[in-house]
Amino acid sequence: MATETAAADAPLATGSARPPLGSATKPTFITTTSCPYAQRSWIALNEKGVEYEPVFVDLKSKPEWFFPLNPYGRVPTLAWQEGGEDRSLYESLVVNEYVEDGFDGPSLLPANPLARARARLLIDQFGAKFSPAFGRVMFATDAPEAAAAASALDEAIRWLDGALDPSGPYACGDAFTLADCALAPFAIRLGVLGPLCGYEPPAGAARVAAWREACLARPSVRASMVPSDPQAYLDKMLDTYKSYVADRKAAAAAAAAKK
Ligand SMILES: N[C@@H](CCC(=O)N[C@@H](CS)C(=O)NCC(=O)O)C(=O)O
Repeated sequence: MATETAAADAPLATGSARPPLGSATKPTFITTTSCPYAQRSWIALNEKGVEYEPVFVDLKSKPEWFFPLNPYGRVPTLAWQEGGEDRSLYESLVVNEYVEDGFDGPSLLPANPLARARARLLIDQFGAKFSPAFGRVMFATDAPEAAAAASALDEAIRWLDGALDPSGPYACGDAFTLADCALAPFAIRLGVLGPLCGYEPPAGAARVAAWREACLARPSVRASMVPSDPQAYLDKMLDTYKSYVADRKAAAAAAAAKK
């Protein structure tokens, strides 16, 4: 499960040679160290005990060989060769369903059909409520927008606090599931928003805080973090996010200057 930091620090860029794609039983996991969507699938692969080869790509200078595998050029992408043909899958939640269905290993969904459906509902609602609010806080450009974004994220955190299984420790109870894989990367990144833009989660969301800690203690989650120490990881993420915000602001200023 351990990740080679050297490969993560030298992502493959435009002009790079395509790496071997591996096989159905040992696929290639195309990722970056900072993407929360990619981390969802990284955690699922680790939890399931899948053997895979991580390949880090530079999203600012995408390799040409990436697009035939994923026309959007996005991470995560899972790729392999089978019967002499290239195969690939993308979209984190789709990849995670494939990892669950396509590999042996501990099940990442409850056995009970209603509980399975509820885990999927939690993932779906999280995607509608939490992830967009997180992005709004990160990229807010002025004080009124920052205040509205903070209030939306406060509301999403309060919702999550009530939606997580109350006895825990994980999102759906005592077993780690696809819901934890999907939600944890965003919850982990809450730790970046304070230093990045002064956002602090609302007081009283004790269940979210305890669940976040339980996820951070999970070996599969740690193995999806480069570096694996949580504070060092968040410090590195902060530098990355600062550059995203600066890029976004520069692009907005350039667009405004053209008008
Ligand atoms: N809905 C996608 C989102 C993936 C995504 O947006 N990944 C970002 C990195 S965090 C990406 O690859 N961006 C590159 C681009 O869109 O050009 C998923 O769940 O996999």
